[in-house]
Amino acid sequence: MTAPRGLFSYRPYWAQRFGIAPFLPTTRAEMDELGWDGCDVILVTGDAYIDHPSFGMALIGRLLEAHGFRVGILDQPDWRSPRRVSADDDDRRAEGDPFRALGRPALFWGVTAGNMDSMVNRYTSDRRIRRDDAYSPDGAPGLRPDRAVTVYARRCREAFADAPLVIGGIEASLRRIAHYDYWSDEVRRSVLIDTGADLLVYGNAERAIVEIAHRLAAGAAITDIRDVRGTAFASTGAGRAGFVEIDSTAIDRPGRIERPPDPYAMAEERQAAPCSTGGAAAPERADRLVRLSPRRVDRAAQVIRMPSFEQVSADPALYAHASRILHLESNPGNARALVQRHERAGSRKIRGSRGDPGAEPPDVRSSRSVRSCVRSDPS
Ligand code: B12
Repeated sequence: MTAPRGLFSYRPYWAQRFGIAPFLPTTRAEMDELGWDGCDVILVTGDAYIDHPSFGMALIGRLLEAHGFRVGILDQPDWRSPRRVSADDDDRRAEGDPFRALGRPALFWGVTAGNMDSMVNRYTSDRRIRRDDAYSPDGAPGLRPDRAVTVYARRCREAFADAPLVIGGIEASLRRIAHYDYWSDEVRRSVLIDTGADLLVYGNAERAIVEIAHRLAAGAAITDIRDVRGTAFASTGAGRAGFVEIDSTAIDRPGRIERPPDPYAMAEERQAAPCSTGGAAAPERADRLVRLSPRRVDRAAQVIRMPSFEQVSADPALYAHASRILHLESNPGNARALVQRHERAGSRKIRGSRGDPGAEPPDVRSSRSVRSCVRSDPS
């Protein structure tokens, strides 16, 4: 693996001349005060804008600002507001549409549900509606939609269809491949398909978002950005040349699903449980262990094909297998790119960025001391 590029080794974007904003603008009037005629990046978030690094939109926004980009924020925009019906309606609707309030982002939309998944934010684990929302002014509930990243992404597309769309944050990150959704009790397809986003940045986004912003600013098309670590995208194209595709069953063998042991069981029952190390079941389990291949291979040029969305939806053993692969391939030091077919979505494939899988934590030292690296990377 090559060392990641220094986070501040880029030449700042020309708009750096505007200096540091007291707050990132959330309205056109605030943009005018700063002397901006437009935003380079507009972040849309389900949380109220708090200018503090424990909030993703502030952290990502201020980081991009430090790179010279003009960043606007649409925090908790009204997603039920009037929509654009046809091109003729553009001007009349523009005024009332919160998603057009800051104009078209010159470089890209950055959409996040906020610090938490919007379903976790709104419902308790009993599926009851929470009385408050810790990330809204005065704890007011109801200021964000369910499945916020999908709803916001669609509204951004309606407002300015041609602006590149990048999604990130925890809701997008944990839903990047086919995933079990507790709320609807079904396996859902990748959020990339539902949102129609061009790129999904998962885990810690600092390095990826800075790289994406500079590449777009230099004139790259978003559809050509296919090699940034920690990103995923939907594609109909063939695999990239020079990469070797490996079937995921070469890394982990799908096995029988065993009933989870009952933590309240009596001692004898616990002994008989499948995970007991004392029982006679041990030799039988040995052949179900993950087999590691001793061959020396260039991991950076490998892409692992996982069972498709349709397969993991239909077979819990394959779902468990795909989930293990996702977690096995999640360490930024050795993670490989992943690919998963979604037939029902027009045979699109969800790919992790090939060749450079797994986002590097922004800075290993601070990342280790401040928060777990584990969330920083899954590929
Ligand atoms: C601190 C914290 C809290 C604090 C919040 C304090 C505060 N006011 O901020 C407290 C203790 C109050 C709390 C409470 C709860 N929490 Co909490 N909390 C955390 C924790 C440890 C850190 C969150 C944080 O500050 N992150 C800092 C921001 C900057 O990081 P970030 O959001 O991940 O942003 C990065 C990326 O997501 C991405 N990104 C972010 N925005 C964007 C935007 C774009 C465009 C892009 C591309 C990328 C991007 O880049 C960022 C920088 O790398 C996380 C675990 C973790 N390690 O992340 C859990 C976590 C968020 N909490 C969680 C939960 C479940 C809860 C509770 C519901 C628990 C409960 N049962 O009561 C409550 C919420 C109550 C409520 N009513 O809302 C879960 C959420 C699970 C989920 N799927 O959403 C987490 C993930 C822990 C876990 N693993 O289970 N929590």
